[in-house]
Amino acid sequence: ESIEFRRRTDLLFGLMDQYLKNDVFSIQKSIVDHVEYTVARSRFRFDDFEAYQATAHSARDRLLESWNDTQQFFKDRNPKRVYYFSMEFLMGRSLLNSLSNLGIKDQYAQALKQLGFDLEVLAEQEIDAALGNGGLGRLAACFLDSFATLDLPAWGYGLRYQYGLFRQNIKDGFQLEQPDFWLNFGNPWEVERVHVSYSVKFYGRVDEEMRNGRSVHKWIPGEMVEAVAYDNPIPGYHTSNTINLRLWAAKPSGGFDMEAFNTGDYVNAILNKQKAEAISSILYPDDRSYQGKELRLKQQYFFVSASLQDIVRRYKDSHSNFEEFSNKVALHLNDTHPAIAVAELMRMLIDEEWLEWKEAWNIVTRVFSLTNHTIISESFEKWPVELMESLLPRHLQIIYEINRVFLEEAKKKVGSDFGRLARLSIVEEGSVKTIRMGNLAIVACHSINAVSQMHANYIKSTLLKDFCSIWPHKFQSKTNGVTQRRWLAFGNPALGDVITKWLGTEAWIKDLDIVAGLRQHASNPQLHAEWNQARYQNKMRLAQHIYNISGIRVSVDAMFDAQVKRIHEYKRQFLNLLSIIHRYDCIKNMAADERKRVVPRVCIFGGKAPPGYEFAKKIVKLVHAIGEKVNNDPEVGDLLKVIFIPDYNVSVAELIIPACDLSQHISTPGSEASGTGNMKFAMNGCLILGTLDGSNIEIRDEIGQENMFTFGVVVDDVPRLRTEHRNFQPPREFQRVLGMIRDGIFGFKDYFNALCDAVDGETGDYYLLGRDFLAYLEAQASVDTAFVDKEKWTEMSILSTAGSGKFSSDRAIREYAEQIWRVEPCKRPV
Ligand code: NBG
Repeated sequence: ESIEFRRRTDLLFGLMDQYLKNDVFSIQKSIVDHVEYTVARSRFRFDDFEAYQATAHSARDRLLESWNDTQQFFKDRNPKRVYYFSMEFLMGRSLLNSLSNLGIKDQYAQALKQLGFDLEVLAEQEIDAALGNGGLGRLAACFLDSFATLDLPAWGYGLRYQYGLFRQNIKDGFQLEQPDFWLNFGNPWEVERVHVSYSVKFYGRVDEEMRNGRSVHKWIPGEMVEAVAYDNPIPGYHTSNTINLRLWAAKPSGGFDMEAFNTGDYVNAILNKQKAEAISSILYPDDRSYQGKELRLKQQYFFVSASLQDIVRRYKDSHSNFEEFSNKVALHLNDTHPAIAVAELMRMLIDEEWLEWKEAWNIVTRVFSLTNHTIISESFEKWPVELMESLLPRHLQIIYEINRVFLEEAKKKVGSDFGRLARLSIVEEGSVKTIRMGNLAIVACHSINAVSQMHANYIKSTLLKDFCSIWPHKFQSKTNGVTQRRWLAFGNPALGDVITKWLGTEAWIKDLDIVAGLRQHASNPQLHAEWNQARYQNKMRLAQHIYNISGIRVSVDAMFDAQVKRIHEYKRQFLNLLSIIHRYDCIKNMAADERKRVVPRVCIFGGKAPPGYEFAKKIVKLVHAIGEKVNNDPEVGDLLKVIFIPDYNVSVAELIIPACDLSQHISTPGSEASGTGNMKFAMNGCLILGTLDGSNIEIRDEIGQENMFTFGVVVDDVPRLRTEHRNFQPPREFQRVLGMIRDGIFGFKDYFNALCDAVDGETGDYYLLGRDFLAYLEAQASVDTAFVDKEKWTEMSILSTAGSGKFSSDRAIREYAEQIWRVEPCKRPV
């Protein structure tokens, strides 16, 4: 047999003794082969989309080589690994990012050129992978890029939604939501692992019996669904490591519930089974309220259960007991969405691995950590006890027991302060009894981190105050970051080249701190010329896009001013709109020669409103209504344009961010946990107009107050100002612009009343637009003044980039790895 084995190994080795080659000819051959054998088209005739598919498959082959070797290397080395659990990964497109990370983009471009295709054009064929809503999901995607680049033994785990975030269509200025059929044409970036699948149980009952003098619990499920793994290779930059994002899809389970098929209703039995697939079919489109939907809890448990089974299986491959588990495994919860993992790991350890409660709890509390991404308490999910009892009966028992032990311990610290104990409790008593997933996670995690310094300080004195007083050591801050590879080096190559030239090195692509070296050249006229030339190209590209989607021509000499992000009251797109109306009003009332001094602006909006959120949907309509009026007013001309770019997503952001002069981050202080768009803009040399909220504060500290425009109330005053609204008389200018909306100057007269009422009605302007209005107008005026001084503006722009080193996700991930997970790089040799 060993001779036979040797013979086979030799044969296989001979067949596959080398890696794919990356010279132009080999690449062409692999693309054309995929045209014929994967896409099944004629190698003599294929269109852009087919060329894209073949190119993507050929790139995937190269990713798989590196992926396989990396996984094997991790297996041999057996380092401590970190698993990042997230309901959302907002990846965007993969083609250019993968080729650039692998360092083979130029060869591909050349190969395709000779075949008659343009790589950049093919790249546009790719549909965004939009498995996320906004900040939280995009952060997860940036983190994966940094994990791979920093050679960390990390995995991402999540759900393979069949429908990602809805497409935003605009009809007559209103948002329409359309399904995102992103998988309809296949997804060349994933590999289905039919052999990697686990059964996930739901419903049913728990039996208790005695075994060897110990009471054991047996969960008899009422439903079973298969989780099948889809692996997405994530390459690092300038490293041979490629890590894995494993997403689970739900499939009907074959072995379970077969008796249903014997009742005669064969067709309905099959249709019922198919319902299982619904679990992974759709991403919930609201990023901060979930209204206790059963399907959402099912999704959470489904992906968490499959992931933990996978992780425990991998661990057991090389260990015979759980003593080493917490030295080999770190489990990170990206917000409380996967928090049921705490109860699930307890259940597995106790009911399936026969550990004692104490031992199991000891492990659980060593492996889990959590990031909190919001400020409002509603984003801490709660589940009605009744729902939990029906869907996950055993988990409810475990959660009760965790809570009982915890409250006993807490009592020792807070005495009989029952109000406080009630706030700490995982179980919330009330008309509907609920399980607080935030509290469950905090009790179990050894580390809970905020996403900016300010966020940390704020929640420690509000949302997490009670916990902080008993466990101050658990709370920390890890300021967010973004990957400079996607967001600067690859997304803005024109500026990237200038940066490389002036720093004399490309090393900033892996170590962003180096961009600080631009400071010494910040006033050099030659750099200014090159800098503006690059930015000008990007503005031309965006102007063309705006023309394509709207038929509106904008002047590239105007200031491009953007506010692009999810639409939400707290982000105050309405404040921006009110100042645009004010600007319009001023222009209209000026004499002709005064108008010559107006700084021309193109005000750009982009962002999706959650489908059920009326306020946000009205904002979308208001942008269009104002645009309709202003853009068609011959007296205004190029002085002011208002543009809404539909279907804002990662790819659209890649187009907008490099092209803007100004970007706005104007949330009411104490409401934006961090913000990451601001980091992307600053990195690209765009100036920030912002409030003292979230990471704006740290950006200001890094790039300097004088290179940024800040305004408005400070966080400490916000609660008081909210209570004093009755004594506050909003300024004349504020009332005038609201009056213009109410009077129907922009049409749709009554439709916008709800927006106006929210800021000057009885309810009292919760987000303080009236309070901040004059300060905001003043800040806007200083933006105009600065823009006129081209030299000064360019210098500020260079200094913005130069000051953005801290905001790389590489820095963030290094901090997480060292201070939270205690994992170390595991670099595969070339
Ligand atoms: C968002 C916050 C942002 C923050 C990102 C990433 C959600 C639920 N939260 O301020 O609103 O930058 O998370 O941490 O997307």
